[in-house]
Amino acid sequence: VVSFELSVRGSSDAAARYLTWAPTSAQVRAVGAAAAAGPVSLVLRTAAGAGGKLAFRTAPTDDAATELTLQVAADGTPSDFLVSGLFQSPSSDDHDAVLELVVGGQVVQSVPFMVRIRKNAESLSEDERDRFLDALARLNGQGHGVFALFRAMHTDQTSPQAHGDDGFFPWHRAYLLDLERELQKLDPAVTLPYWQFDDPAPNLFSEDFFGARDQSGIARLSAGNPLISWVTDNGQVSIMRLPNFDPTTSGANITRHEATVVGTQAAYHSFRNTREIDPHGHAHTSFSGDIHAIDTAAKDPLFFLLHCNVDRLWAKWQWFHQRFDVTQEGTYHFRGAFGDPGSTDAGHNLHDTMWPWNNVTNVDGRPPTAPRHPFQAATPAAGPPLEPTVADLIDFQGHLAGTALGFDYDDVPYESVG
Ligand SMILES: [Cu+2]
Repeated sequence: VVSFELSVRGSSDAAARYLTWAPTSAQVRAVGAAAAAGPVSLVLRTAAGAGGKLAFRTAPTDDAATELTLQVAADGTPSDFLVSGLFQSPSSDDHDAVLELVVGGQVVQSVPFMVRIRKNAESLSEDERDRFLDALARLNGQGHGVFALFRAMHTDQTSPQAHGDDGFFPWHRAYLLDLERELQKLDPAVTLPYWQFDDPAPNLFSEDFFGARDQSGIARLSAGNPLISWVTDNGQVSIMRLPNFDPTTSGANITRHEATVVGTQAAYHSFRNTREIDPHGHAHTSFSGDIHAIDTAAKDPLFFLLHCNVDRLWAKWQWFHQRFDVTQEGTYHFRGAFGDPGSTDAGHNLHDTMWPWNNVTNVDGRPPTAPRHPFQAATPAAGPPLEPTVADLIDFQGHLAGTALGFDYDDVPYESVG
């Protein structure tokens, strides 16, 4: 009987079988195939009726195919291929994208995957929403959990590491990914959703999700919502938030909408310089309460969904203008390191490491403490390095860097830049 052994990113562990849109290296080899006379013709495809769907390539520049035929050697020599999620067919549950290995028209093996993609919060199923809320509440641990470190990373004192200069987008990308990996340690099927702040979000701003608008200034939550016991800063129970717009019928008070943000300002420096203020800053100041100001914004978990959308806009801009090559001025402006001629503040030059993951304190304008270091590693290993530089956060789909960072957005495709 012919059977097969599958590995993804060099690992046969189930933890490796979480995919994004980015092609991921995989191998399949025949085991116990001594009886086979020659190579086995093996078809790879997604099981019918599955949630997430898989796509296959033999080279990153190939178009994604929903089926791939490999001639697998009988002697155990592995065959290489690339696997990813099929764009616009993400999973909605763990293991719901099932890879079928087919020989002679018969399914000989089934291997579960997840196409794990960041989605619009408005489009989450109730299950997806509840798993996310549950993981978030557990990370907060009623104020005693790991979340407190993330809260400490984003204050007035630490603000120059993250705002007002070109490191704004990469720093927040690292911050979100670090948090998302903590959530995935609690529930590997969870991703950060985003708040698409151009549009009304009646599901997100409801009692069962992030809280309904309430004139008391406190987000109104249902009794069963895991966020009902949300605590930050040693004691403030509840989420202080009052939108000064009606989020169930309109978007935030931004003036630069998505098509403009993505389609114009093709050079990074001007893109960052304008988009940090509007829509990003305007989205923040569309509220009274914690999320309004840098020093308190990270107390409100909505902060992470707002920034997930900011990161999505950068990702979509990168895709639209093909901004993945860090050697190009259009991709990132300050291309040296701190102290080089023409460089800017530490943490904002392409080859600077980022605080706090670098554990550098009290020099070159770095804050006095580093709440969280090193960066949360992925299993099996994937970028960024444990002390990431600005450059390490840019090519998130691994176009030139080779390894993707392990996240993607539901409406931002992978498109080869070769
Ligand atoms: Cu922000």
